[in-house]
Amino acid sequence: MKITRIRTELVEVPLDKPIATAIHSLHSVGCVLLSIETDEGLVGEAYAFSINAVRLKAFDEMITSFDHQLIGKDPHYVEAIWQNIWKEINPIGHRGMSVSALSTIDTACWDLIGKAANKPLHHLFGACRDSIKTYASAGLWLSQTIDELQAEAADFIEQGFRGMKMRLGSGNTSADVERVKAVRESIGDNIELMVDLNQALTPKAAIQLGRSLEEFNLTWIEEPVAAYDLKGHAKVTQTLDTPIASGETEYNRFAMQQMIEQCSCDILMPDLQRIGGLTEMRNVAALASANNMPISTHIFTEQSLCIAGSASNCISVEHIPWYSPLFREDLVLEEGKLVIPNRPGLGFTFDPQAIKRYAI
Ligand code: SMN
Ligand code: MG
Repeated sequence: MKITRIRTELVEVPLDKPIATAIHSLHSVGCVLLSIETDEGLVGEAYAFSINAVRLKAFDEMITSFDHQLIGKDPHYVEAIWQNIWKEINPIGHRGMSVSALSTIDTACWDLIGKAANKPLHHLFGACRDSIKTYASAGLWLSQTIDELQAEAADFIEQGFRGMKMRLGSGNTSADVERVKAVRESIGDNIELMVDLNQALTPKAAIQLGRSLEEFNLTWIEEPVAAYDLKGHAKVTQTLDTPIASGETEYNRFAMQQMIEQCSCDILMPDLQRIGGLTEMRNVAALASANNMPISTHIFTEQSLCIAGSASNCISVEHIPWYSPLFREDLVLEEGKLVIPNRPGLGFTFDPQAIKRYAI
């Protein structure tokens, strides 16, 4: 099988309402949709994402600039393609947009490998399960009132979720505690609850808040302090009883290695676009496993399910349905778990009608 052409399409999917975390304001998600075409008629698909569709043209340029690493190549040589792009991006850096492009290309190559074998990727990787625990994450934003939080939490349970994540880090400890108390009261003790501080606090403030939240039996506290402050992360992790999850903002196995060495979290949270695609995500899952550490994948719900199905130390995936309108196939929730699809490759294919509807 040989790659003959790469194609990209730019889309913007609006959110129902604008939302905010401690550091983000979102009204839409923009994606570069990558299709890698082959001489066998198979097409590999993956996407890069940008909040509010800003700099989408730059992502597009970064992805398409690697066409010479792909045209005429067999996508089964995905490791060689990964290494060649890694070498090529050396002068511009092994983080940021250059790695996002590598990730998107790598994931689309794996989609092709699965489609060529007519097998789901978790079967090719070596499967460990066919469904995975998930939590509702597209909600309970910092921009919502307490009444809105309680209503949405009840709605998530109604939809079948058995866990959910809220955003905190307002800088006002008692206000943050009030929000968690209200949500815990409305969902009861049997639903898992996580909070994401989105790097907003200093280590001391995060410890103070974390101590006040210990009575609410949180599954984890996420990104308590600046992503680059591994020492601060470690201090918070060592001090609190509640597990700390982090890693979504970091790139590649080298940064994950640093996080592990510095004991900066209890649960590693790699993001498919920042980590370096499925190739590097598998490396990171193995690295975490060698350190007896669980992982939970960050956003990219559809495209991370194959990792959840093959990495035994993956404890959950984040449920964010922002990109679902772009796919023909739906995410399936059963008894609080997401079903890992049995379809070839990633198991989710771009819907041409949706691409037309959301085209920029
Ligand atoms: C998050 C992810 C993507 C956009 C905004 C906020 C958040 C999460 O950190 O983990 O879901
Ligand atoms: Mg987060």
